Amino acid sequence: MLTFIHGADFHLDSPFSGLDPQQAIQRRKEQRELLEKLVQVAQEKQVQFVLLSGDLLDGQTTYRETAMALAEELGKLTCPVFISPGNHDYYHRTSLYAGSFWPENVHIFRSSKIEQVALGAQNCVIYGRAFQAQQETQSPLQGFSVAQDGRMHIMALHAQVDGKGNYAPITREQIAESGLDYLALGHVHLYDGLQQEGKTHWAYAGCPEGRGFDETGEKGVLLVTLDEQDGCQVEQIPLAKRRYHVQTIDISHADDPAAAIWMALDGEPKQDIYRIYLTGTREGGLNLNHLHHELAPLVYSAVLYDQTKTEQMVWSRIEEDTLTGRFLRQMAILIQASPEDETLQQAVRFGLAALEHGEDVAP
Ligand SMILES: [Mn+2]
Repeated sequence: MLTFIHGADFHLDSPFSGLDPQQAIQRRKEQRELLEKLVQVAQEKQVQFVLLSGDLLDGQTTYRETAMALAEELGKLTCPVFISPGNHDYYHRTSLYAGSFWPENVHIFRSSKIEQVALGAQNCVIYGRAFQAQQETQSPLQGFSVAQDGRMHIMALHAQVDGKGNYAPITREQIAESGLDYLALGHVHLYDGLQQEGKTHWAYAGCPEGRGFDETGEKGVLLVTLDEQDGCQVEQIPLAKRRYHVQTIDISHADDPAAAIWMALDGEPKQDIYRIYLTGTREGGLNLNHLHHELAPLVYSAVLYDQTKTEQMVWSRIEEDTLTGRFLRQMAILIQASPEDETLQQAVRFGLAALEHGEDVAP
């Protein structure tokens, strides 16, 4: 049985442009803590090797010290580590991967051609290759297949499945024809489960730490086990210190909007990063600055968007000769008949939201 870690897309020293400058500096530091956690996990799980499928370094903005920190951490492992550089950290003469500080147990694939390293004790072969430019339009898997020789065949690769673009597009047919036992992919930042083409299992590890609101939810690396009998199993090991969340909170009629938001976040201090859309109907306007100030001690970072409506705004279109106008006139009659009925108020809000997102047509 083989056990190994598959990680990718660390993007060390990302700019984190969505955060304030102090927090961005802190986040870049925290990214380096990821490396310690990665090493810890590899040691705890007693893996036989680690595969890192590119974009470990963000590129132009990555400091030499950061690459050295990566090298130093990986050097603490007793098992081999294989790196297949991606489009952000592509290999070239003066790239950080060409530095002399990489420890002996770290094997960096430098050629754009697929190369292999046999691990005799594990009866397996590791394959990999490097991006050598920011863009590549050729499939690195074109015409590639392994010998079915009783050994396990595993590849670390930075590529885009089903892609037509500039990031080493590969097809599902090529994955199947490769005959690999496992294809450890990097490039897509979301782990979307274990997949299979032919006999070949494959997955994107996803990035271990979100960098923006397009990278929400749990993030980490994959712990992979390969076994002749039991096949392939993958477990996502969370590594992220902070997660990104996008949340919509209805604060209709909340006397204390900060408390309402707090309740919606389960009332516990959060180390995470939030984008919160405030919705619903309110009598008065919202003071976002004030609200932001009140929430500051409770969350690491929250950006608030006011999408609430005042009662007045809701009814402002009642005279219109449109579907919305007709809807509001009908609802006004119903509400007059039972003014205490909260569901009717809700129906007005939902109805309006639906109409305003769609096309309002004059009858
Ligand atoms: Mn990439």
